[in-house]
Parts: sequence; structure tokens; C-alpha cells
Amino acid sequence: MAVERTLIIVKPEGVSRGLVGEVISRFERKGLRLVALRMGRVSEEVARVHYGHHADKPFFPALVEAITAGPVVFAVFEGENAIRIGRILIGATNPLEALPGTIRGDFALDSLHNIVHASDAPETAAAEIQRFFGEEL
Ligand code: FUP
Repeated sequence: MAVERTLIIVKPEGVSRGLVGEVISRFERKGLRLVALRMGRVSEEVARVHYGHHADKPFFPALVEAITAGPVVFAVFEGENAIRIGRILIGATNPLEALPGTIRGDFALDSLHNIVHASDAPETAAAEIQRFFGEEL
């Protein structure tokens, strides 16, 4: 079993709806260890890189607008299989498919406002931790 680190973002609507504690708490209660936490913003430039895999999609402008709309909370969690566990905790990208008991299944109605981001693979986790925490970690 691999000890991994994963990058979580509580997106602007998660912050404005007062769900920061709820999201962080779910990761903590699962057994993952919080190793870094900060509030900040995602600039348009960074948003375009972070969501670069969707650059050619019709929803890309709205996606960049949504993630830059207000303050966010960045967190890094560590533990066995933290990346796959994190994906299970957040649920499917589209809240129509996210099961009850997942963060998106419990708190979101549409993909563009699905409350939370979590890294989806070891390579993206490493890049995202570097992107948002740089030399700190
Ligand atoms: P996820 O890793 O679950 O956040 O999913 P993706 O990286 O594929 O998508 C990033 C964000 O793009 C999602 F959070 C929401 C948005 N998105 C849409 O709005 N519509 C889609 O069809 C796919 C993604």
C-alpha cells in the first residue's frame, strides 16, 4: 500500500456556502492526515493551467470563471491511497451521478459548482501540490 498526498480545493461556492469545515472534516474523519492548509484565490492564469485538460471544451470559460469567483481553501492530505480515497469522498464530477454520502452527492446540484476539487492521479497530485504550496511542502 502506498502512502500518498492529495491536493484538495474547497471551491468558491464551498467557501461562500460555509462548507469548508464540512469538507475538511470528512477527509479528517476518514483517517487522512492534514499536512497543509491555506486560504487563497486561484488566478485566471493558474485556473487555465489547472483546468488545461478542458481548454477546448465549451464550458471552459465558465469553469475558469467559477474557480476564480472568490476565495478558496487549499489543503493537502496524506495517507494510504489518499488520492483514490479522496476521489471516493468527493464523488462523481457530475452531481447528478454523485452518490449520497459523497460531498458532491450531498451538497451540489451541477458540475460547475460541485464544491470541491481532489487530485485524480499521482502525477497530477504532485503537480497540484507544487502549484498551490510550492516550496512549503
Ligand atoms: P473532477 O476531477 O471530478 O473535478 O473532474 P474534471 O477534472 O474532469 O473536471 C473539472 C471541472 O470541470 C469539474 F469540477 C466541473 C467541470 N466540468 C463541467 O462543468 N462539465 C463537464 O462535463 C466536465 C467537467
